[in-house]
Amino acid sequence: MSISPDLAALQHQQPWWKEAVFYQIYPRSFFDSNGDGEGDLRGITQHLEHVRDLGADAIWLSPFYTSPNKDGGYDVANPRDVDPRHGNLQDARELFAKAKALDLKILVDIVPNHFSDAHPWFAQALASPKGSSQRSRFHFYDGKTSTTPPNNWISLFGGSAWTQVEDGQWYLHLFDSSQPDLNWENADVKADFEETLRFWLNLGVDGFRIDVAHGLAKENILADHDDPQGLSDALRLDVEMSAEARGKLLASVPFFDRDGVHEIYRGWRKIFDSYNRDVMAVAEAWVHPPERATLYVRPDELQQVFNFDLLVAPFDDKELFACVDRTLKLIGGVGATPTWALSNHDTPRVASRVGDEQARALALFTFGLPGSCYIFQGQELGLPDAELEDTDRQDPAFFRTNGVQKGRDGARVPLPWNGNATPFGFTEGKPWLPIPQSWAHLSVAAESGVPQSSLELYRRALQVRGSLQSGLASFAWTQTPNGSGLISYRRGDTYVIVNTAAHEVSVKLPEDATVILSSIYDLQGRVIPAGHIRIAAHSCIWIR
Ligand SMILES: [Ca+2]
Repeated sequence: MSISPDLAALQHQQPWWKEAVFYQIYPRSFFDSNGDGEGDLRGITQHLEHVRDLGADAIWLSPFYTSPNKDGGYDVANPRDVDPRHGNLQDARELFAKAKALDLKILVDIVPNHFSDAHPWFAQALASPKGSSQRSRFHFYDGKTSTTPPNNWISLFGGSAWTQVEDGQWYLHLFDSSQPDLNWENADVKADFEETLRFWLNLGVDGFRIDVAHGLAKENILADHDDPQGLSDALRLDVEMSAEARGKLLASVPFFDRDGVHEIYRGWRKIFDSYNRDVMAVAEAWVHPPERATLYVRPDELQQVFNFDLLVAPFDDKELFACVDRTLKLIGGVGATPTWALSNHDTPRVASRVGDEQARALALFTFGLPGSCYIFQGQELGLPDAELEDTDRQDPAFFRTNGVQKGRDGARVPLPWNGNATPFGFTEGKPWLPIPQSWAHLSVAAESGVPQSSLELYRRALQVRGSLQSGLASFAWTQTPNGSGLISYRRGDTYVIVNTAAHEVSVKLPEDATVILSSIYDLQGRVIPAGHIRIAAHSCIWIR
Protein backbone atom coordinates (compact mmCIF):
# COMPACT_ATOMS: atom_id res chain seq x y z
CA MET A 1 0.00 0.00 0.00
CA SER A 2 1.57 3.27 -1.07
CA ILE A 3 1.35 6.28 1.21
CA SER A 4 1.41 9.80 -0.16
CA PRO A 5 4.31 11.99 1.04
CA ASP A 6 1.95 14.35 2.88
CA LEU A 7 0.33 11.50 4.74
CA ALA A 8 3.70 10.01 5.61
CA ALA A 9 4.77 13.37 7.02
CA LEU A 10 1.57 13.59 9.06
CA GLN A 11 2.09 10.12 10.46
CA HIS A 12 5.60 11.07 11.37
CA GLN A 13 4.42 14.10 13.30
CA GLN A 14 1.64 12.49 15.30
CA PRO A 15 2.32 10.27 18.29
CA TRP A 16 2.44 6.57 17.44
CA TRP A 17 -0.69 5.75 19.44
CA LYS A 18 -3.09 8.16 17.68
CA GLU A 19 -4.36 5.67 15.11
CA ALA A 20 -2.66 2.54 16.36
CA VAL A 21 -4.13 -0.95 16.38
CA PHE A 22 -3.60 -2.54 19.80
CA TYR A 23 -3.69 -6.30 20.16
CA GLN A 24 -4.70 -7.43 23.62
CA ILE A 25 -2.81 -10.49 24.84
CA TYR A 26 -4.23 -12.44 27.75
CA PRO A 27 -0.95 -14.13 28.75
CA ARG A 28 -2.47 -17.18 30.39
CA SER A 29 -4.25 -18.08 27.15
CA PHE A 30 -1.90 -17.02 24.36
CA PHE A 31 0.72 -19.79 24.13
CA ASP A 32 2.17 -22.24 26.65
CA SER A 33 5.91 -22.74 26.13
CA ASN A 34 6.54 -25.34 28.86
CA GLY A 35 3.61 -27.73 28.83
CA ASP A 36 2.07 -26.78 32.18
CA GLY A 37 -1.21 -25.85 30.49
CA GLU A 38 -0.95 -22.10 31.04
CA GLY A 39 0.30 -19.48 28.64
CA ASP A 40 3.49 -17.64 29.59
CA LEU A 41 5.76 -14.79 28.53
CA ARG A 42 8.11 -17.06 26.59
CA GLY A 43 5.11 -18.36 24.69
CA ILE A 44 4.24 -14.81 23.72
CA THR A 45 7.82 -14.14 22.61
CA GLN A 46 7.77 -17.30 20.48
CA HIS A 47 4.54 -16.38 18.72
CA LEU A 48 4.72 -12.61 18.53
CA GLU A 49 5.08 -12.79 14.75
CA HIS A 50 1.39 -13.66 14.68
CA VAL A 51 0.65 -10.18 16.00
CA ARG A 52 3.10 -8.51 13.65
CA ASP A 53 1.69 -10.45 10.67
CA LEU A 54 -1.81 -9.40 11.64
CA GLY A 55 -0.75 -5.80 11.17
CA ALA A 56 -1.12 -4.55 14.74
CA ASP A 57 1.05 -1.67 15.96
CA ALA A 58 1.16 -2.51 19.65
CA ILE A 59 0.45 -5.19 22.19
CA TRP A 60 -1.40 -4.70 25.44
CA LEU A 61 -0.43 -7.38 27.93
CA SER A 62 -3.03 -8.25 30.55
CA PRO A 63 -1.39 -8.78 33.97
CA PHE A 64 1.47 -11.25 34.31
CA TYR A 65 2.57 -10.03 37.74
CA THR A 66 3.06 -12.06 40.89
CA SER A 67 -0.44 -13.11 41.85
CA PRO A 68 -2.38 -15.89 43.54
CA ASN A 69 -4.47 -15.67 40.38
CA LYS A 70 -7.85 -15.67 42.01
CA ASP A 71 -9.03 -13.07 39.50
CA GLY A 72 -7.08 -13.87 36.36
CA GLY A 73 -4.01 -11.96 37.58
CA TYR A 74 -5.97 -8.79 38.35
CA ASP A 75 -5.19 -9.63 41.97
CA VAL A 76 -1.61 -8.40 42.13
CA ALA A 77 0.70 -9.44 44.97
CA ASN A 78 3.82 -7.79 43.54
CA PRO A 79 3.32 -5.35 40.67
CA ARG A 80 7.06 -5.20 39.95
CA ASP A 81 7.74 -8.87 39.32
CA VAL A 82 6.54 -11.68 37.05
CA ASP A 83 4.46 -14.52 38.41
CA PRO A 84 6.34 -17.84 38.17
CA ARG A 85 3.43 -19.31 36.19
CA HIS A 86 4.20 -16.74 33.50
CA GLY A 87 8.01 -16.81 33.78
CA ASN A 88 10.37 -14.26 35.26
CA LEU A 89 11.70 -10.75 34.69
CA GLN A 90 14.32 -11.98 32.24
CA ASP A 91 11.51 -13.47 30.14
CA ALA A 92 9.78 -10.07 30.25
CA ARG A 93 12.95 -8.34 29.07
CA GLU A 94 13.26 -10.84 26.19
CA LEU A 95 9.62 -10.35 25.25
CA PHE A 96 10.03 -6.56 25.22
CA ALA A 97 13.19 -6.89 23.10
CA LYS A 98 11.35 -9.12 20.63
CA ALA A 99 8.46 -6.66 20.44
CA LYS A 100 10.88 -3.83 19.72
CA ALA A 101 12.57 -5.92 17.03
CA LEU A 102 9.16 -6.47 15.40
CA ASP A 103 8.36 -2.77 15.72
CA LEU A 104 5.51 -3.41 18.14
CA LYS A 105 4.88 -0.95 20.97
CA ILE A 106 4.10 -2.37 24.40
CA LEU A 107 1.41 -1.52 26.92
CA VAL A 108 1.28 -3.27 30.26
CA ASP A 109 -1.66 -3.37 32.60
CA ILE A 110 -1.63 -1.40 35.82
CA VAL A 111 -4.14 -2.36 38.51
CA PRO A 112 -4.43 0.54 40.94
CA ASN A 113 -7.84 -0.04 42.50
CA HIS A 114 -6.75 -2.96 44.66
CA PHE A 115 -3.96 -5.31 45.58
CA SER A 116 -4.23 -9.02 46.23
CA ASP A 117 -4.59 -10.00 49.86
CA ALA A 118 -1.29 -11.82 49.25
CA HIS A 119 0.52 -8.47 48.86
CA PRO A 120 2.80 -7.95 51.90
CA TRP A 121 0.94 -4.74 52.75
CA PHE A 122 -2.23 -6.65 53.51
CA ALA A 123 -0.53 -9.01 55.95
CA GLN A 124 1.05 -5.95 57.58
CA ALA A 125 -2.37 -4.30 57.83
CA LEU A 126 -3.89 -7.37 59.47
CA ALA A 127 -0.99 -7.56 61.94
CA SER A 128 -1.32 -3.87 62.85
CA PRO A 129 -3.89 -2.27 65.14
CA LYS A 130 -7.00 -0.32 64.16
CA GLY A 131 -6.13 3.17 63.03
CA SER A 132 -2.52 2.24 62.13
CA SER A 133 -0.78 3.63 59.06
CA GLN A 134 -0.54 0.05 57.73
CA ARG A 135 -4.34 -0.26 57.80
CA SER A 136 -4.84 3.16 56.26
CA ARG A 137 -3.31 1.91 52.97
CA PHE A 138 -6.62 0.05 52.53
CA HIS A 139 -10.20 0.87 53.56
CA PHE A 140 -10.55 -0.59 57.05
CA TYR A 141 -13.48 0.64 59.15
CA ASP A 142 -15.58 -0.44 62.09
CA GLY A 143 -19.00 -1.88 61.20
CA LYS A 144 -22.35 -0.30 61.97
CA THR A 145 -22.69 -3.01 64.59
CA SER A 146 -20.39 -5.88 65.48
CA THR A 147 -22.04 -7.98 62.75
CA THR A 148 -23.05 -5.33 60.18
CA PRO A 149 -20.56 -3.92 57.67
CA PRO A 150 -19.93 -0.17 57.37
CA ASN A 151 -22.34 0.11 54.42
CA ASN A 152 -24.50 -2.03 52.10
CA TRP A 153 -22.38 -1.90 48.94
CA ILE A 154 -22.28 -5.10 46.89
CA SER A 155 -19.14 -6.47 45.28
CA LEU A 156 -19.10 -6.43 41.49
CA PHE A 157 -18.45 -10.15 41.75
CA GLY A 158 -21.47 -10.62 44.06
CA GLY A 159 -21.93 -10.68 47.84
CA SER A 160 -21.06 -7.92 50.30
CA ALA A 161 -18.25 -5.54 49.34
CA TRP A 162 -16.94 -5.89 52.91
CA THR A 163 -15.15 -8.68 54.74
CA GLN A 164 -14.64 -8.72 58.50
CA VAL A 165 -11.25 -9.43 60.04
CA GLU A 166 -10.38 -10.95 63.39
CA ASP A 167 -10.50 -7.80 65.52
CA GLY A 168 -13.96 -6.92 64.16
CA GLN A 169 -13.03 -4.28 61.57
CA TRP A 170 -14.12 -4.63 57.96
CA TYR A 171 -12.19 -3.96 54.75
CA LEU A 172 -13.67 -2.84 51.44
CA HIS A 173 -13.36 -4.91 48.26
CA LEU A 174 -15.36 -3.83 45.23
CA PHE A 175 -14.29 -7.08 43.59
CA ASP A 176 -13.34 -10.40 45.21
CA SER A 177 -12.62 -10.54 48.97
CA SER A 178 -9.05 -11.42 48.00
CA GLN A 179 -8.76 -7.97 46.35
CA PRO A 180 -8.78 -5.30 49.11
CA ASP A 181 -9.33 -1.81 47.67
CA LEU A 182 -6.45 0.61 48.11
CA ASN A 183 -6.91 3.94 49.84
CA TRP A 184 -5.64 6.55 47.40
CA GLU A 185 -5.59 9.23 50.07
CA ASN A 186 -2.67 7.38 51.62
CA ALA A 187 0.76 8.69 50.53
CA ASP A 188 2.34 5.20 50.50
CA VAL A 189 -0.15 4.06 47.85
CA LYS A 190 0.59 7.02 45.61
CA ALA A 191 4.36 6.58 45.95
CA ASP A 192 4.25 2.84 45.35
CA PHE A 193 2.34 3.16 42.08
CA GLU A 194 4.67 5.86 40.85
CA GLU A 195 7.53 3.48 41.50
CA THR A 196 5.70 0.76 39.55
CA LEU A 197 5.12 3.05 36.56
CA ARG A 198 8.81 3.95 36.49
CA PHE A 199 9.85 0.34 36.92
CA TRP A 200 8.09 -0.78 33.73
CA LEU A 201 8.93 2.36 31.78
CA ASN A 202 12.59 1.81 32.64
CA LEU A 203 12.27 -1.71 31.22
CA GLY A 204 11.13 -0.17 27.95
CA VAL A 205 7.34 -0.31 27.86
CA ASP A 206 5.54 2.43 25.94
CA GLY A 207 2.54 2.84 28.17
CA PHE A 208 -0.20 1.41 30.32
CA ARG A 209 -3.75 0.21 30.27
CA ILE A 210 -5.23 1.35 33.57
CA ASP A 211 -7.59 -1.15 35.13
CA VAL A 212 -10.71 0.25 36.84
CA ALA A 213 -9.27 3.73 36.30
CA HIS A 214 -12.50 5.30 37.50
CA GLY A 215 -12.50 3.42 40.81
CA LEU A 216 -9.66 4.89 42.82
CA ALA A 217 -11.51 7.61 44.71
CA LYS A 218 -14.45 6.68 46.95
CA GLU A 219 -17.09 8.96 48.41
CA ASN A 220 -19.59 8.49 51.24
CA ILE A 221 -17.86 5.29 52.18
CA LEU A 222 -19.81 4.96 55.42
CA ALA A 223 -23.26 5.57 53.86
CA ASP A 224 -25.73 3.00 52.47
CA HIS A 225 -26.82 3.10 48.83
CA ASP A 226 -30.58 2.93 48.26
CA ASP A 227 -30.41 0.13 45.64
CA PRO A 228 -27.10 -1.69 46.03
CA GLN A 229 -28.11 -4.80 44.03
CA GLY A 230 -29.47 -2.71 41.16
CA LEU A 231 -26.28 -0.71 41.16
CA SER A 232 -24.14 -3.83 41.13
CA ASP A 233 -26.16 -5.25 38.21
CA ALA A 234 -26.03 -1.96 36.31
CA LEU A 235 -22.25 -2.07 36.46
CA ARG A 236 -22.05 -5.47 34.77
CA LEU A 237 -22.34 -5.82 31.01
CA ASP A 238 -23.40 -9.44 31.25
CA VAL A 239 -26.52 -8.55 33.27
CA GLU A 240 -29.35 -7.48 31.00
CA MET A 241 -31.09 -4.23 31.88
CA SER A 242 -32.82 -1.46 29.99
CA ALA A 243 -30.58 1.44 29.04
CA GLU A 244 -32.88 3.75 30.99
CA ALA A 245 -32.70 1.73 34.20
CA ARG A 246 -28.96 1.31 33.82
CA GLY A 247 -28.41 5.00 33.22
CA LYS A 248 -30.47 5.98 36.22
CA LEU A 249 -28.53 3.68 38.55
CA LEU A 250 -25.14 4.61 37.13
CA ALA A 251 -25.76 8.26 37.86
CA SER A 252 -25.50 7.45 41.57
CA VAL A 253 -22.35 5.31 41.97
CA PRO A 254 -20.48 6.48 45.09
CA PHE A 255 -17.28 4.58 44.33
CA PHE A 256 -16.73 5.15 40.61
CA ASP A 257 -15.78 8.20 38.56
CA ARG A 258 -15.40 10.55 41.50
CA ASP A 259 -13.59 13.79 40.74
CA GLY A 260 -10.70 12.76 42.99
CA VAL A 261 -9.30 10.32 40.39
CA HIS A 262 -8.13 13.10 38.09
CA GLU A 263 -5.47 14.48 40.40
CA ILE A 264 -3.89 11.00 40.39
CA TYR A 265 -3.70 10.93 36.58
CA ARG A 266 -2.28 14.43 36.36
CA GLY A 267 0.55 13.17 38.57
CA TRP A 268 1.07 10.10 36.39
CA ARG A 269 1.11 12.22 33.24
CA LYS A 270 4.07 14.16 34.60
CA ILE A 271 5.92 10.85 34.96
CA PHE A 272 5.01 9.80 31.40
CA ASP A 273 6.19 13.13 30.02
CA SER A 274 9.50 12.88 31.88
CA TYR A 275 10.48 10.07 29.47
CA ASN A 276 11.93 11.07 26.16
CA ARG A 277 9.40 9.13 24.09
CA ASP A 278 5.65 9.09 23.48
CA VAL A 279 4.49 7.30 26.61
CA MET A 280 0.72 6.87 26.72
CA ALA A 281 -2.02 5.37 28.85
CA VAL A 282 -5.56 4.23 28.17
CA ALA A 283 -8.12 4.29 30.94
CA GLU A 284 -10.65 1.59 31.58
CA ALA A 285 -13.27 3.99 32.88
CA TRP A 286 -16.97 3.18 32.99
CA VAL A 287 -18.61 6.53 33.42
CA HIS A 288 -22.05 8.05 33.32
CA PRO A 289 -23.08 10.21 31.61
CA PRO A 290 -20.71 9.50 28.69
CA GLU A 291 -19.54 13.12 28.61
CA ARG A 292 -17.55 12.40 31.74
CA ALA A 293 -15.19 10.20 29.72
CA THR A 294 -13.70 13.34 28.23
CA LEU A 295 -12.38 14.37 31.66
CA TYR A 296 -9.87 11.50 31.56
CA VAL A 297 -8.34 12.69 28.29
CA ARG A 298 -7.84 16.34 29.14
CA PRO A 299 -4.49 17.62 27.85
CA ASP A 300 -2.72 17.12 31.19
CA GLU A 301 -4.21 13.68 31.91
CA LEU A 302 -4.34 10.43 29.93
CA GLN A 303 -4.14 9.97 26.18
CA GLN A 304 -7.05 7.57 25.67
CA VAL A 305 -10.13 6.28 27.40
CA PHE A 306 -11.84 3.07 26.35
CA ASN A 307 -15.16 3.48 24.66
CA PHE A 308 -17.28 0.50 25.65
CA ASP A 309 -20.34 1.36 23.60
CA LEU A 310 -19.54 -1.11 20.83
CA LEU A 311 -19.09 -3.92 23.35
CA VAL A 312 -22.80 -3.76 24.06
CA ALA A 313 -24.32 -2.17 20.95
CA PRO A 314 -26.64 -4.42 18.92
CA PHE A 315 -25.90 -4.86 15.21
CA ASP A 316 -28.37 -2.21 14.18
CA ASP A 317 -27.93 0.81 11.93
CA LYS A 318 -29.46 3.32 14.34
CA GLU A 319 -27.56 2.03 17.36
CA LEU A 320 -24.22 1.86 15.55
CA PHE A 321 -24.65 5.29 14.08
CA ALA A 322 -25.60 6.77 17.45
CA CYS A 323 -22.71 5.13 19.24
CA VAL A 324 -20.05 6.15 16.71
CA ASP A 325 -21.41 9.62 16.16
CA ARG A 326 -21.60 10.32 19.88
CA THR A 327 -18.05 9.13 20.45
CA LEU A 328 -16.61 11.12 17.55
CA LYS A 329 -18.35 14.26 18.75
CA LEU A 330 -17.48 13.78 22.42
CA ILE A 331 -13.89 12.62 22.18
CA GLY A 332 -13.08 14.37 18.94
CA GLY A 333 -14.70 17.50 20.36
CA VAL A 334 -11.99 17.80 23.00
CA GLY A 335 -9.21 16.95 20.54
CA ALA A 336 -8.64 13.47 21.95
CA THR A 337 -8.39 10.14 20.13
CA PRO A 338 -11.47 7.90 19.92
CA THR A 339 -11.01 4.21 20.74
CA TRP A 340 -12.95 1.26 19.37
CA ALA A 341 -13.20 -2.23 20.84
CA LEU A 342 -15.54 -5.10 19.99
CA SER A 343 -14.31 -7.64 22.56
CA ASN A 344 -12.10 -7.90 25.60
CA HIS A 345 -11.33 -10.35 28.40
CA ASP A 346 -14.26 -9.12 30.52
CA THR A 347 -17.12 -9.34 28.03
CA PRO A 348 -18.74 -11.92 25.76
CA ARG A 349 -16.89 -12.32 22.46
CA VAL A 350 -18.34 -10.30 19.60
CA ALA A 351 -18.92 -13.33 17.34
CA SER A 352 -21.17 -14.86 20.01
CA ARG A 353 -22.84 -11.61 20.92
CA VAL A 354 -23.90 -10.47 17.43
CA GLY A 355 -23.15 -13.47 15.14
CA ASP A 356 -20.25 -14.44 12.84
CA GLU A 357 -21.16 -12.43 9.74
CA GLN A 358 -22.11 -9.44 11.83
CA ALA A 359 -18.85 -9.60 13.77
CA ARG A 360 -16.83 -9.51 10.54
CA ALA A 361 -18.88 -6.61 9.25
CA LEU A 362 -18.47 -4.74 12.53
CA ALA A 363 -14.71 -5.22 12.41
CA LEU A 364 -14.49 -3.70 8.92
CA PHE A 365 -16.86 -0.92 9.95
CA THR A 366 -14.71 0.09 12.93
CA PHE A 367 -11.30 -0.35 11.28
CA GLY A 368 -12.07 2.54 8.95
CA LEU A 369 -12.95 4.97 11.74
CA PRO A 370 -10.55 7.65 13.01
CA GLY A 371 -8.81 6.69 16.22
CA SER A 372 -7.34 3.56 17.80
CA CYS A 373 -8.68 0.03 17.54
CA TYR A 374 -8.27 -2.61 20.21
CA ILE A 375 -8.44 -6.28 19.19
CA PHE A 376 -8.77 -9.02 21.81
CA GLN A 377 -6.70 -12.11 21.07
CA GLY A 378 -8.75 -14.64 19.12
CA GLN A 379 -11.13 -11.98 17.81
CA GLU A 380 -9.14 -12.04 14.56
CA LEU A 381 -9.89 -15.77 14.28
CA GLY A 382 -13.62 -15.17 14.75
CA LEU A 383 -13.61 -17.22 17.95
CA PRO A 384 -16.95 -17.49 19.74
CA ASP A 385 -17.29 -17.79 23.50
CA ALA A 386 -16.46 -21.36 24.44
CA GLU A 387 -19.20 -23.42 26.04
CA LEU A 388 -17.83 -24.58 29.38
CA GLU A 389 -19.00 -27.07 31.97
CA ASP A 390 -19.53 -25.44 35.34
CA THR A 391 -16.86 -27.77 36.72
CA ASP A 392 -14.30 -26.14 34.41
CA ARG A 393 -15.07 -22.55 35.41
CA GLN A 394 -12.48 -20.46 37.24
CA ASP A 395 -13.88 -16.91 37.30
CA PRO A 396 -14.53 -15.72 40.88
CA ALA A 397 -17.73 -14.05 39.65
CA PHE A 398 -19.17 -17.55 39.03
CA PHE A 399 -18.41 -18.73 42.54
CA ARG A 400 -19.35 -15.54 44.40
CA THR A 401 -22.81 -15.55 42.77
CA ASN A 402 -23.32 -19.32 43.18
CA GLY A 403 -23.39 -19.66 39.42
CA VAL A 404 -25.99 -16.96 38.74
CA GLN A 405 -23.33 -15.11 36.76
CA LYS A 406 -21.50 -17.59 34.52
CA GLY A 407 -18.48 -15.31 34.51
CA ARG A 408 -15.96 -14.44 31.86
CA ASP A 409 -14.15 -17.74 31.26
CA GLY A 410 -15.85 -18.34 27.89
CA ALA A 411 -13.93 -15.41 26.40
CA ARG A 412 -10.65 -16.48 28.04
CA VAL A 413 -10.24 -19.95 26.61
CA PRO A 414 -6.72 -20.45 25.13
CA LEU A 415 -6.02 -19.75 21.47
CA PRO A 416 -6.10 -22.63 18.98
CA TRP A 417 -2.85 -22.55 16.97
CA ASN A 418 -2.70 -25.63 14.75
CA GLY A 419 -3.50 -29.31 14.30
CA ASN A 420 -6.74 -31.26 14.15
CA ALA A 421 -7.24 -32.11 17.80
CA THR A 422 -7.75 -29.96 20.87
CA PRO A 423 -5.71 -28.31 22.45
CA PHE A 424 -4.57 -27.32 18.94
CA GLY A 425 -0.90 -26.68 19.70
CA PHE A 426 -1.58 -24.26 22.56
CA THR A 427 0.10 -26.59 25.04
CA GLU A 428 1.69 -30.01 25.22
CA GLY A 429 -0.13 -30.49 28.52
CA LYS A 430 -3.71 -29.99 29.66
CA PRO A 431 -4.94 -26.44 28.99
CA TRP A 432 -6.19 -24.53 32.04
CA LEU A 433 -9.55 -24.16 30.30
CA PRO A 434 -10.59 -26.77 27.72
CA ILE A 435 -10.49 -25.71 24.06
CA PRO A 436 -13.57 -26.97 22.17
CA GLN A 437 -12.87 -29.60 19.51
CA SER A 438 -15.31 -27.65 17.31
CA TRP A 439 -12.62 -24.94 16.95
CA ALA A 440 -10.49 -27.09 14.58
CA HIS A 441 -11.30 -24.84 11.63
CA LEU A 442 -10.64 -21.68 13.68
CA SER A 443 -6.95 -22.19 14.49
CA VAL A 444 -4.28 -19.79 13.25
CA ALA A 445 -2.92 -22.48 10.92
CA ALA A 446 -6.37 -23.49 9.66
CA GLU A 447 -7.26 -19.90 8.75
CA SER A 448 -3.90 -18.75 7.42
CA GLY A 449 -3.90 -18.46 3.65
CA VAL A 450 -7.64 -19.18 3.42
CA PRO A 451 -9.01 -16.07 1.72
CA GLN A 452 -12.50 -16.44 3.20
CA SER A 453 -11.23 -16.72 6.77
CA SER A 454 -11.69 -14.15 9.49
CA LEU A 455 -7.92 -14.03 10.01
CA GLU A 456 -7.19 -13.16 6.38
CA LEU A 457 -9.97 -10.55 6.44
CA TYR A 458 -8.36 -8.91 9.49
CA ARG A 459 -4.90 -9.02 7.88
CA ARG A 460 -6.12 -7.39 4.68
CA ALA A 461 -8.19 -4.84 6.53
CA LEU A 462 -5.38 -3.72 8.82
CA GLN A 463 -3.06 -3.41 5.86
CA VAL A 464 -5.52 -1.19 3.99
CA ARG A 465 -6.34 0.73 7.16
CA GLY A 466 -2.76 2.00 7.21
CA SER A 467 -3.54 4.15 4.18
CA LEU A 468 -6.43 5.93 5.92
CA GLN A 469 -4.60 7.45 8.84
CA SER A 470 -5.42 11.05 8.41
CA GLY A 471 -7.18 12.03 11.59
CA LEU A 472 -10.71 13.13 12.29
CA ALA A 473 -10.78 15.84 9.65
CA SER A 474 -11.11 13.38 6.78
CA PHE A 475 -14.23 11.72 8.23
CA ALA A 476 -17.81 12.40 7.11
CA TRP A 477 -21.04 10.43 7.28
CA THR A 478 -22.37 9.65 3.81
CA GLN A 479 -25.46 7.70 4.86
CA THR A 480 -27.20 8.09 8.20
CA PRO A 481 -29.96 5.67 9.26
CA ASN A 482 -32.90 5.87 6.85
CA GLY A 483 -34.73 2.60 7.45
CA SER A 484 -32.78 0.60 4.84
CA GLY A 485 -30.34 -0.87 7.36
CA LEU A 486 -27.41 0.83 5.61
CA ILE A 487 -25.06 3.36 7.10
CA SER A 488 -21.87 4.62 5.50
CA TYR A 489 -19.05 7.07 5.92
CA ARG A 490 -16.21 8.50 3.89
CA ARG A 491 -12.68 8.54 5.13
CA GLY A 492 -10.43 10.40 2.72
CA ASP A 493 -11.07 8.76 -0.68
CA THR A 494 -12.50 5.57 0.83
CA TYR A 495 -16.16 4.79 1.50
CA VAL A 496 -17.16 2.30 4.19
CA ILE A 497 -20.69 0.93 3.86
CA VAL A 498 -22.30 -1.49 6.30
CA ASN A 499 -25.58 -3.29 5.75
CA THR A 500 -27.14 -4.20 9.09
CA ALA A 501 -30.30 -5.57 7.47
CA ALA A 502 -31.01 -9.30 7.17
CA HIS A 503 -31.45 -8.94 3.38
CA GLU A 504 -29.29 -7.54 0.62
CA VAL A 505 -29.59 -3.87 -0.24
CA SER A 506 -28.75 -2.12 -3.51
CA VAL A 507 -26.54 0.97 -3.34
CA LYS A 508 -25.52 3.46 -5.98
CA LEU A 509 -21.77 3.96 -6.18
CA PRO A 510 -19.55 6.33 -8.14
CA GLU A 511 -18.68 4.99 -11.62
CA ASP A 512 -15.86 2.44 -11.68
CA ALA A 513 -15.70 2.07 -7.93
CA THR A 514 -13.58 -0.83 -6.72
CA VAL A 515 -14.43 -2.97 -3.74
CA ILE A 516 -11.17 -2.98 -1.83
CA LEU A 517 -12.46 -4.89 1.18
CA SER A 518 -15.53 -6.94 1.83
CA SER A 519 -16.55 -8.86 4.91
CA ILE A 520 -18.03 -11.39 2.48
CA TYR A 521 -15.14 -12.56 0.40
CA ASP A 522 -16.67 -12.96 -3.06
CA LEU A 523 -16.96 -9.20 -3.64
CA GLN A 524 -13.28 -8.62 -3.02
CA GLY A 525 -11.51 -6.70 -5.76
CA ARG A 526 -14.59 -6.34 -7.94
CA VAL A 527 -14.89 -3.22 -10.06
CA ILE A 528 -18.47 -1.96 -10.19
CA PRO A 529 -18.76 -0.28 -13.61
CA ALA A 530 -22.52 0.26 -13.69
CA GLY A 531 -22.55 2.21 -10.45
CA HIS A 532 -24.85 -0.11 -8.51
CA ILE A 533 -23.92 -2.86 -6.14
CA ARG A 534 -25.99 -5.24 -4.07
CA ILE A 535 -24.57 -5.40 -0.57
CA ALA A 536 -25.21 -8.71 1.14
CA ALA A 537 -27.08 -8.99 4.44
CA HIS A 538 -24.94 -8.35 7.53
CA SER A 539 -21.90 -7.26 5.58
CA CYS A 540 -19.55 -4.35 5.15
CA ILE A 541 -17.54 -3.15 2.16
CA TRP A 542 -14.86 -0.60 1.59
CA ILE A 543 -14.82 1.00 -1.83
CA ARG A 544 -12.55 3.44 -3.54
CA1 LIG B 1 3.31 -22.27 30.77
